[in-house]
This record gives sequence, C-alpha cells and structure tokens, in this order.
Amino acid sequence: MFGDDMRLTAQQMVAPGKGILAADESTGTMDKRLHAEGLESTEEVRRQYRELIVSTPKLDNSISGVILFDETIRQNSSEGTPLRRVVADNGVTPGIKVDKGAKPLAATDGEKVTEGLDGLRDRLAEYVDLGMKFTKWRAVLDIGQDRPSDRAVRANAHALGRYAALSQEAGLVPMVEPEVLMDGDHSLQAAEEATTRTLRAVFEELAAQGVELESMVLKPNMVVAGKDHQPQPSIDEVAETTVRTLRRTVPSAVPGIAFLSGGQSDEMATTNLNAINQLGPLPWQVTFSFGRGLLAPTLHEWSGKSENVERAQETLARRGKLNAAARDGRYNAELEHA
Ligand code: 5MM
Repeated sequence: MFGDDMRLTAQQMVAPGKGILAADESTGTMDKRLHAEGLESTEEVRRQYRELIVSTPKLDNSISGVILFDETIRQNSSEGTPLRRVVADNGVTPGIKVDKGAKPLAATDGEKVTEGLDGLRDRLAEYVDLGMKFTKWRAVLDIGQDRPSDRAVRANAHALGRYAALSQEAGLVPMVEPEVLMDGDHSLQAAEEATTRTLRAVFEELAAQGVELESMVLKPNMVVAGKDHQPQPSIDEVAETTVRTLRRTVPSAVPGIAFLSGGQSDEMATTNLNAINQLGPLPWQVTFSFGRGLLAPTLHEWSGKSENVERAQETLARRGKLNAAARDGRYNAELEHA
C-alpha cells in the first residue's frame, strides 16, 4: 500500500460517524483487566474475549478500525476462522499495536520510553502479509514535579517519529499515540502545558523523520485535570482547553485525531468527545480510539460466561453507537437511558 492508498485508509479510519476500537491490550494489561473481573488470564480466555469483540454483529455501524494485539492476529475463532479475517469480514479495518511497551528511561527519575524499534522493519513486513492496514505505537508521559522532563518528551517523540516513518515505508498508516496520563492531582493548566509541549515535540520529530502527515492518525489524550484534582473542571473547560491545545500544535494536514479514553469513565469520555466536536468546525476529523471507554462495560457484562456473549456484544455495539453520535456532536446524556 503506497501514498494514495495510505491516505485513503487514514481518511476511512476517521470517517464521519465512526471511530476506532482499541483492543490491543498486551498480555500484562489483559491479566489486570481479567483478574479485576475474577477471571483467569489464559490464552484461551483472551481468545474467547477477543472473538466476542471482533464478531459483534454490525460492528462496522460505528467502528471503522480495530487495533489488535500480536497474539490475537494469530488466533482463530471457535469455528476456525482467523480472528484477523473475522475483523475484515465484519467490514472493519484491522490494525496492530507494534510497540514493545514503556520501559525505564536512563538518567530520569523513573520516567519511561517506549521500546520496539529494533527489528521493527521485519515485523512490519510480516504484518503486511497478515493483512494489517495500520499500526499503533503508544508513548506514556506523566505529570509531576519537573515532569514530564524534556528528556522523556524528546526520547518518546523521537521513537514515535522513527516508528511512524518505518510504518509508512511498509505501507501501513501509523497511529501516533503520545499519552500524557491523567494520574495525579495536577490542574487542567498543567495538563495543557504538558500536552502542548509533548505534541510540539512529536510533530517536530515527525517532520524530522520524513513522516507524511496526510497518511497518519494522531491518538492523543484529551486535556483533562488529574483525576485526583479538586475541583474538577467543567466539561466546557475541558473541551475548550483540548481544542486550543490541538489547534496550537497539530497541523491541518493531519486527516484525523482519535482520542484515547485514558481511564475516564465511559460516559465521561463520550461526553467530552461530544463537547469537543460541538466546538467545530475543526481542521481535522475528531473521533474516538477508546479501549476502556468501549470495552470496560463489555468485559464486565461478559464476565467469562458464554451465555453472556450476546449481551456483552450488545453493550459494545451500544457504546459504539453513543460514541459515534458524540463524534458528530449529536450525543446527549438522555441517549444513555434510551
Ligand atoms: C488498550 O490499551 C492499550 C495499551 O495497552 P498496553 O499498555 O497493554 O500496551 C492502549 O494503547 C490503548 O490503545 C489506548 O491507551 C487507549 O485505551 P484507553 O483505555 O486509554 O481508551
């Protein structure tokens, strides 16, 4: 897939009325999510969970693409169809997480840098053969005294730039995810400052590494106060601050921005996405790429029981529909109970 194809894929991923489903939790994260529901995290339990997700009827009504984990694209449905093919047959574009996780960054006080560049070119070639159309790489930065440090911001931005360039070289659309965490008691202004600094550094590196902006999707955090900050800012303040931050840092050549939910409750993430879109028109498509925002209630509904699969799929389809409405600025809280 080259130039025009990648541009088209990027546009389809952020098309009006749809968003992206992040089902790319690594095994460690799946362990945590499944244990929290009292479930064991075996390869078979993860397979059943991922099958439930990707075989949800009419998933493509609200979902344009799904981000998968390496384990999932090598697993089959209970009927023997590769799960990656179930995704595509359901009208949804398959993508793959290609980073190897956030590891301690030298010469910092516990900050992290995402690794996975070594051997990435070869891994990408295999993912192309397996039918993947886009990739994702997540950098993680946290806010605190003198954090994120410029060292952590620069190291992560550099890795994102190199990853994105390699991805495009392979013909795969990169989803560039610099996440500034909402952990802590920092203010909305502190989140704005850290997110602005991070996004500036990321776009400098994307340019330095020759990344074509028209063939990528940005996956940032919304600009919210730390989850322990009191009082919490209003929805309007969050939306205005998020839009101001993005307008100041994200070139209009980028076709779309697909937010992570970052630990916000599912309803809060939907409400904020809606308020952000109501501030439009914006220079880019603005949609969701939620993991927990779509899947936390789905996993809870399933609870590992085959008799709950249908209800869990309905929960996922419903959250997808509500977020698709929010993505177009058409959501209101009453729809939650409709
Ligand atoms: C689904 O979670 C992804 C992270 O997985 P690992 O930490 O296990 O690698 C993550 O990248 C996710 O795609 C985004 O953070 C969006 O998920 P949330 O839950 O923040 O919406």
